[in-house]
Amino acid sequence: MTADDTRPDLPGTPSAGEPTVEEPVEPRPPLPPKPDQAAPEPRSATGRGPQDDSGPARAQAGAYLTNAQGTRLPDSDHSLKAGPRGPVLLQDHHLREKITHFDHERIPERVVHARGAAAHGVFESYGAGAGLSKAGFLAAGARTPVFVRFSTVLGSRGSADTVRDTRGFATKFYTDEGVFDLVGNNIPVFFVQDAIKFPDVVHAAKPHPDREIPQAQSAHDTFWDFVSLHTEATHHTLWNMSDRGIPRSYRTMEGFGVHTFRLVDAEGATCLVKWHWKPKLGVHSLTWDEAQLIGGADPDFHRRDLYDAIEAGAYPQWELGVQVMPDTPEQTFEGIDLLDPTKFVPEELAPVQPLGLMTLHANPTNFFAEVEQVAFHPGHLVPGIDVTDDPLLAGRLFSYLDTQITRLGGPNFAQIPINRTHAPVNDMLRDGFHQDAVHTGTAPYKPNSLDGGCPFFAGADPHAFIEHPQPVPAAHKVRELPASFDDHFSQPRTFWASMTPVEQEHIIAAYGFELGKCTEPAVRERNLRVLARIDDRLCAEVAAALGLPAPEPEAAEPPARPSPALSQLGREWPVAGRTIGILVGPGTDPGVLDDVRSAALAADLVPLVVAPSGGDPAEVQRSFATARSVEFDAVLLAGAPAPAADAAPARDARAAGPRTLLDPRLALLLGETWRHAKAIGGWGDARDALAAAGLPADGPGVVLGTDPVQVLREVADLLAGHRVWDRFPPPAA
Ligand code: HDE
Repeated sequence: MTADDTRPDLPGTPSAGEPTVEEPVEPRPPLPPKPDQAAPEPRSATGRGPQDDSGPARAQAGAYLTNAQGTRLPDSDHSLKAGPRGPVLLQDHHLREKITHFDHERIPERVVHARGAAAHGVFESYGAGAGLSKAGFLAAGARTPVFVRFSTVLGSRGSADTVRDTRGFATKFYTDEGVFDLVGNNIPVFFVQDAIKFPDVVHAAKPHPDREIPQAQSAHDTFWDFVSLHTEATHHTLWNMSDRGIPRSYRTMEGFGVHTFRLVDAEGATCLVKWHWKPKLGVHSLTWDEAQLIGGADPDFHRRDLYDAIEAGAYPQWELGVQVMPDTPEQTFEGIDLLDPTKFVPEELAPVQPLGLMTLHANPTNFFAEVEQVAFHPGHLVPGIDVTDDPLLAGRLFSYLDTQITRLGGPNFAQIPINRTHAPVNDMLRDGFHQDAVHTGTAPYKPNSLDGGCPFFAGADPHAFIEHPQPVPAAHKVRELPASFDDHFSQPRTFWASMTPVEQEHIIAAYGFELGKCTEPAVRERNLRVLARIDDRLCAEVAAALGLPAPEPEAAEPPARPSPALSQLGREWPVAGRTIGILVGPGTDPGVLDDVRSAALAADLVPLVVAPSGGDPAEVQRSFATARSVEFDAVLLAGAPAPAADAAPARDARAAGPRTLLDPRLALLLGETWRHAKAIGGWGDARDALAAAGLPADGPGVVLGTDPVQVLREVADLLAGHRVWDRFPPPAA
């Protein structure tokens, strides 16, 4: 991009004698720079100019190491001393530069959403949104680069990925009309209704201020104290306790804009919308037991999963969609207040209309430069997309800009490469910490006559962002919320009623775990009273888990209206990228193993071969000592497993239960696979191995046969439903 691209078409340079001192009324070239105003040639630390867009530079590629000023260095391993055994000299400017820079390598982590992972991609519009919004990136065929950052909310940067928590799903669209940030979560409702409570809920959920524990989780007194005293949080908390709180992968998460937004078309007509991201691979979760095991075995599980999938070319995809509601003066829909961020609109009432497809196809090159420095802001809007008066959104519009000033060290974070818009910038923002631009010209103010009056206002230009002139109701200043925001229980009841029995069991267990970690009896009891307002059985079973009596319901609640779209179960999804562990032993036929692996790869599955003591990494990826069941979505027993006598005793052999003839590590792996409701296939003597592990060969989700490739196919069919849900016993009537 050249400087001229950023200006409207300019008529010719003023000729001699033409007046140049009055305020221009149309664009005109600025006065030429004075001879001494030529800008220095800016160069990056890699020796390249910042305008050089010929691809990422490799910082370590130059021939000679230099200091930050470009002076070559003969040594960077020894500080300057008065003799080899003498004192280090203060004059060692290289030592001081190196250490000083290192001392400042870290920036403050995000106050929430500190732990994240991200990827680059592209959004391709279907054109279906063009009738709703004039936003250029929603026009038919538009392709827009994106950068997406997924995150947990509560934990610090180094915390584990699989904790029970809400996940952030923030997307930066680099559109031709400026940056649009869709800063959403994987849960469509929020804890609080008014931004002024956000510091409170975060203080309650973060580790206790005295001991700074527990890390990255809500299972502690202050969180449950807060949410039971603010029953508006009940709905979001219920989603957290459901399987949505422990996603299988970032690739299998839905995303939601949460607030209602206003779309404006080219004629100025408006509608109200809720944003949705729908993953092509379906919405899947871990089990809680798996999540806990992974937290120890592979704390980077989600980050690794995203990175590996993209490296392998299995690019994750989501459809962006909207639920469209009429923009009425009441801003309600089917009795739901659209300004209340603790409410969602059931998809049965307003179906999600797909607008385009997002594909993530490239991993970051440098985690700090991109993932850590990316700065999202719900106020990064483009023409055709506007905000509503949701009181939570109003606070966010302030907060995100403000927080970057501390986090990224000043007001110029938009100049950091990952944050740079792809549209021409012609602002009048100047100076400040980390100013990267060398602005030319002399008149950064408007109106001016010295720089030709440039830049001009866009006026009625359709690409200008013009706030929709939404009428503001005549009212008094009050610190209040509308009465409709007082309904804290109808939608939690809908959510609970929409869950299948196995999903309800998971929710009960999650409340039991979390409240079981609370030490204050009053906190436990108050939360049981909240649960009584959602459902009697939920309350009774959690109370039983805690060894407490279930409280009597305080008031009769109206019957719940289920929304079947809320359940994650009952549909079939692509199995691309799912991992199959193939357990081999001395009796495994290598030819059969090859056939099964080829068939798995042909089905886009990821086969990982596990042999008793490892082997050639091209053929065997894990040994019994390094494999853990949680890496696999299903396992195949491919021939005679190693007997216990051949194996070194495993440290965790006791966890496998009574002594078996099977290698205890294999017995543990099979036992976990079974209890996490994953499909198990096998041939040859697989039946004996299952028996030795104490598992029923005719149990649900066990596929035994004589044709290994057919066994694999049946296991893949089971994977399409994510898990063998029948393996979880239905609740007692
Ligand atoms: Fe955020 N939130 N938030 N939040 N949020 C931040 O901004 C805040 C809320 C969300 O990957 C912070 O740059 C307030 C809802 C995501 O970089 C901060 C309120 C939703 C991310 C902030 C909310 C979100 C953030 C911390 C209540 C879903 C990570 C660092 C009024 C719709 C973005 C930062 C990334 C990050 C404030 C509520 C999503 C402090 C005040 C609701 C995905 O500005």
